[in-house]
Amino acid sequence: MPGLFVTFEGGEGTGKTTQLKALLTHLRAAGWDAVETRDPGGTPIGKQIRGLLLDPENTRMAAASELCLYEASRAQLVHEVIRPALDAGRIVLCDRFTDSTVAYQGYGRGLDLDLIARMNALATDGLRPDLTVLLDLDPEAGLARATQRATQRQGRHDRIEEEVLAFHQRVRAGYRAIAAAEPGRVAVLDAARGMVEIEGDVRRRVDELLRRSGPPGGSRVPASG
Ligand code: Z5A
Repeated sequence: MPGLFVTFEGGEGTGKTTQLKALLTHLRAAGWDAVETRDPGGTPIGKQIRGLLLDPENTRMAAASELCLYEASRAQLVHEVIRPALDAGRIVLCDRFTDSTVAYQGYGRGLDLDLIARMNALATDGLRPDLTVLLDLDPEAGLARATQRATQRQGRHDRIEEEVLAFHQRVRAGYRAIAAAEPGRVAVLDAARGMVEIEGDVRRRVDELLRRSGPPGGSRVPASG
């Protein structure tokens, strides 16, 4: 029996990681065998590619190079982590996935959407999420959260965060277009609300999906432990 694949999407500082971790805790507490990963990253090769992609020093990266690197990291992630976990009947929660490429490289950078769809299909071998949680937030608010966090950690913005506001607004519009085209897969949640309220929404969607589709094979931790 295949597992269940849930992705979290949205612009900077929309709370994807926060919500993913909260859902992971909820699912595990309820006895589900759930794993978390992230894109780009999630594998040793992916981590190296992530470093290249987000390094603010890489100011000369061509849009086509950027696209290929995101897809390369994703291909490795699907091959090494996501597909094996799903085949084992586990629930996989992934921080970003193919929709990010459509939103950032397609709507943000202006690369061809059909080409991106083909490259996404190649990298994922056709794998699609069962549910995508899209956290929707005004980019100014999201970037303010990211800035606050960077200040707290005495860090700096990464290469993509440093893009101008208009870029992030195009990304948001891209995400909304994806959601409008696939309302059955993409749940749009207002990310300007408090974390706990959003958490409840995410749980309801996932619990409903688990009820509707039946438990993913093998994902229940045996009661005996
Ligand atoms: N990218 C791309 O261009 N193409 C692709 O195909 C893919 C990615 C896959 C990856 O960075 C970058 O790569 C990303 C897109 C691009 N662009 N950038 N930069 P990433 O995934 O590591 O970083 P991110 O997506 O920007 O994540 P983030 O900034 O860490 O945001 P987040 O995960 O959505 O938010 P968070 O870490 O959960 O929360 C951020 C802060 O807000 C934190 O201090 C929280 O405590 C706070 N927070 C969270 N929720 C709330 C609420 N509800 N209210 C108030 N405060 C909150």
